[in-house]
Amino acid sequence: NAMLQWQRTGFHFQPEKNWMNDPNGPVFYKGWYHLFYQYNPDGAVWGNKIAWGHAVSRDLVHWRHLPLAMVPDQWYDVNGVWTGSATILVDGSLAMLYTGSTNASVQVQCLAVPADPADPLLTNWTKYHANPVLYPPSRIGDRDFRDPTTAWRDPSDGAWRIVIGSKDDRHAGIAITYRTTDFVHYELLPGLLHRVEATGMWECIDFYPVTGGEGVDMTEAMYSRNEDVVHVMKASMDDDRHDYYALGRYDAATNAWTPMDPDADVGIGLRYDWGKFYAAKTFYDPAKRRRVLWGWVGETDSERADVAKGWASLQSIPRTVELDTKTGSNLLQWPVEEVETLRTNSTDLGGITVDYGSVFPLNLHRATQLDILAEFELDPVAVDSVAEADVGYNCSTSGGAAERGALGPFGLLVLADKRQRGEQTAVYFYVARGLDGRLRTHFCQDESRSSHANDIVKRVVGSVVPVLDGELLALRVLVDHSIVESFAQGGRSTATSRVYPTEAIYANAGVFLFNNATSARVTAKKLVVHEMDSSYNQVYVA
Ligand code: DQQ
Repeated sequence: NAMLQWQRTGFHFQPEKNWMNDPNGPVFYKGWYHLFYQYNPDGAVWGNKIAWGHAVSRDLVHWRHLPLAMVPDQWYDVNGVWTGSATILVDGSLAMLYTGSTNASVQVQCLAVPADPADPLLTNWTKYHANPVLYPPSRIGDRDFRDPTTAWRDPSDGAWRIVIGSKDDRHAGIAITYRTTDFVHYELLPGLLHRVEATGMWECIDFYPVTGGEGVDMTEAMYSRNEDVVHVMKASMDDDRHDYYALGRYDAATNAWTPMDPDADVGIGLRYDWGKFYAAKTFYDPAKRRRVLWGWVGETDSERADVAKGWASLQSIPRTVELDTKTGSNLLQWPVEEVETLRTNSTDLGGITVDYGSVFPLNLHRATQLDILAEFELDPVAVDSVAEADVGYNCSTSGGAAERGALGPFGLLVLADKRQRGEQTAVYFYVARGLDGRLRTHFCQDESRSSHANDIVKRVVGSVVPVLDGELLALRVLVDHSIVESFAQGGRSTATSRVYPTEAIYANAGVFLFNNATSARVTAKKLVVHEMDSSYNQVYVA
């Protein structure tokens, strides 16, 4: 079926077939980037026999698929080799910790090491003979103890620390810290690294330092005591299936992390991404001194459709993560620079003004694999003349790209049917004046008309995005067949959608500028559209 075939991506990571979920153990080892991932070798749905898929890359863009790294073949992981993280030890060797779901479905932590540390591809793995190395502690549910983080070393005692997510008996999400010197014996540290009321089970905790420039790894950050370092805590909320993060300060001596803004604590404030994006994990890349984030992008169509196409899920484009020093209150996420090597056939369309209530088609050769950069300016005279406050706007409860206000929505329509725009995904800004007279900018992605198919979850997603004085409204949109992955204001906010057009495919897929505001013209001061080469997915060697 040509339509189902078309949904495979050209430059996003995906296995040849079957089900994938969380990214696992990302690491840079002897010149290679490794990505492991939750994988069901038996089909296109999640199952109780999850294994670790494995692929390697020199540049985070071109991938070579390797054999399964680990399969559920021991009593302690026979119900699944679940999510885990890699740690590079002082001597350069590698320890992998993961959660095993035992023969009784108890969640335990297990150790694995490379069978041949000299093999840069890390093809074979040896599970520790005396696994598991950690059982759920008292008062923690057998099925609420999973996803160990990468370890870091504390200079005060030279020992390692790891964090594991759980929930307590009052449904608060919690982060539990352990100390170890050998990855085999663990000591539960007193207290909790963090706890947030009413947030439920915390999956896939990630805990790492960021600065406004170069990345640092946890151990480095501990040694440097750099005052500019902020510690990010991220948890995947099993209750609502979103990844939430918060910026805070970590005090190793008391084993406590405290959010800088209590109103933006983990689970109640910032999200990595406002669309389909979960179970994300970062790693520190020593080769380019940066921190890189991967996130699982699931399907929003039906299970039956996934079975028909024989695969399910993508990984996000790997994104660098750093602190936004201009706002001081959020991260910046941005596609790794290597993605730009796939750019080809670039069209510069900057300077187009779109009148309010109109649409402007872009004349492109192909529009199914794109990297679009746009910077918009609303007509300043019109903006000044909008006096009344408009405080009610919210992407997810709005009417999307069809609901008109004075100063929005405007932006891009991608994977839009060239003939009548019956199918389209809108990536847009909506500017509103608040009660205080200041402008608030919303960044939204409207999936509601992305497909004629009726077995799909279609939403309007997004959030308010900070815009500083003098800044234009900036978008970067990666279009790749069935995924639209968008970055607003240099990565202050992101939104990822899975889309399943039935007609806006192949040569019928187009891109339009649109301006559905009622009283302001918009100029795309910058607009560059790059076609993107495929990195690997379209071609397989049998
Ligand atoms: N997926 C894994 C778990 C993790 C969950 C199982 C998050 O380890 O908590 O496939 O998506």
